[in-house]
Amino acid sequence: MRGEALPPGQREARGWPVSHYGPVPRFRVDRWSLQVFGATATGETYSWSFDEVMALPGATITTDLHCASGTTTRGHEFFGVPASALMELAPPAPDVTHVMAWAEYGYSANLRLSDFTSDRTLMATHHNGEPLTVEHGFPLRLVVPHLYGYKGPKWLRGIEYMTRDRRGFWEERGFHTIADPWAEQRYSYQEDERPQGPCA
Ligand SMILES: Nc1nc2c(c(=O)[nH]1)N[C@H]1C(S)=C(S)[C@@H](COP(=O)(O)O)O[C@H]1N2
Ligand SMILES: [Mo]
Repeated sequence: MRGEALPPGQREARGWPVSHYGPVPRFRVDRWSLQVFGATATGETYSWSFDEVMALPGATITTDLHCASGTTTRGHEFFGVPASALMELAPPAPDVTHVMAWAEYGYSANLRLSDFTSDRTLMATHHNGEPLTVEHGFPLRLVVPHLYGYKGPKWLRGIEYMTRDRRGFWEERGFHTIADPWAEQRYSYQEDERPQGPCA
């Protein structure tokens, strides 16, 4: 990752600053679960305890993180459960098109199903070989390497399968519903823009 180009309009930040809306939630293992709900193939809701999530097969990815406010931090190694593996354990109904990723305190981010199932999308438990710190999302954090950071809820608690799109927390507050940093999709007003050709 290091040495590669940054997405347009991004500048590199040193270290790994913490940024999120609201307070850092306290983790209580006995009250914690990860749930998959909404339009599952069978109609049932799936639930995993902290120990069960930690026992799921893991994978490692290395990625930069791009905040839509313009800073990029580079070379993060995340270990955790691939989103595609979770989908195999909790299959979606055939007409599911999007997911909502839910975190503590009602933070949410909508994703196209294809972004969620992308082979590098991960529910991370570890960063650079250590458990995530609470500020960075312990015990579980979604990482969607090819999208802006707001698509990756820290303190992840649930995945809702949806049969049509709905906007999440930042998407309702003026941020882009897709959030591809390479296309610089920061703001919701850009969703109406047509590609500019010679006759535009
Ligand atoms: N629960 C929650 N997750 C969140 C946010 C938030 O406000 N709440 N902010 C997002 C945004 S905008 C960014 S850029 C990254 C920042 O992650 P970091 O603090 O680990 O750098 O977290 C994302 N995940
Ligand atoms: Mo961000």
